[in-house]
Amino acid sequence: MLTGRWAIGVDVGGTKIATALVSEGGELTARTAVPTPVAGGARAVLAAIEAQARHVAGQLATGTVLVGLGIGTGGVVDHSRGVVLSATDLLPGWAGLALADELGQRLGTRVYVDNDGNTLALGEHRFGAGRGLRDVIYATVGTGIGGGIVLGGRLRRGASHSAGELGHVPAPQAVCRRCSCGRTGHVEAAAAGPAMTDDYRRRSGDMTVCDLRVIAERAGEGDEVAAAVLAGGASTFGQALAGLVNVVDPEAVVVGGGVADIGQLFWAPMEEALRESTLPGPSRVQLKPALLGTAAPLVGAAMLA
Ligand code: BMX
Ligand code: CA
Repeated sequence: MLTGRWAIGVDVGGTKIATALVSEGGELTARTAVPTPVAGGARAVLAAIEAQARHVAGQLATGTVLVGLGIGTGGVVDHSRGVVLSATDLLPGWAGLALADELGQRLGTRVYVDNDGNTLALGEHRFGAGRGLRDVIYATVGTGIGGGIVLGGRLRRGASHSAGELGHVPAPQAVCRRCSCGRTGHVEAAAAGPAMTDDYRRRSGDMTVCDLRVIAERAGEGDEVAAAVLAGGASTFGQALAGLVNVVDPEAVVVGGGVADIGQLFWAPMEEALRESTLPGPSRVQLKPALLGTAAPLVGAAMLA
């Protein structure tokens, strides 16, 4: 039976909404995940979060304390007000939503909101690969590319709440490709999951493939186009990271997300590109996989509460 103080952590991404109960010590239980509704806009996504939160809260026993609910979501978030300031096409209709107020009223509990890259950074910094470090760049490569920047042990949100929007670093390799934010030539348009899947479909002519894991499997079985696509995306991302590392000079870069989970087929070319383009001092930066995996944004979101 659960005892003590718990918070609900929610991770709202372009593909799925994940939810869990998180203890003060960072333990997770009652994890659920549902696909992010594709039709119905912000209302449908809100309803899905509400249903998951109610389900997860129902797992709490009497005598336990629910301190609140924290959400990490794609999009630029004013975390002090819990308002989504802007969002890319990965979450249509999400921009302008007073998420903390809307959901707090529906659930009757306190709700806190931040960007999903920021919640991943909070979780990994406290309980994962960034423990004990002061200056760290956190990145997540999945449906989109996001991130969070910790300097002097503190998450930096920037002058307009956009610090760590790593997916929107310009990349020459993506110059003709439209990014989810509507501009062209951003690293997310070359190295996120859907970008590499599109690339594979175009280069192989096999339009039946719509999952990057299939491409990774094929690369493992000797499909050269598949391997080249993963290496291309990974090295584009590694170069973008190198630019950030040269400027910020962090102790470590921590990379998580579904695409990074593919393993060496993505990791090796990413690391090679990063080391190749970094200055002598910053080239010694530690490159670490996220330790908490898909739990990191949930833990970080719960920490908001
Ligand atoms: C997009 C942007 C970022 C987000 C990143 C990763 C939106 C909706 N998303 O660049 O804010 O951090 O994707 O998102 O504006 P994920 O869905 O892959 O977790
Ligand atoms: Ca961020």
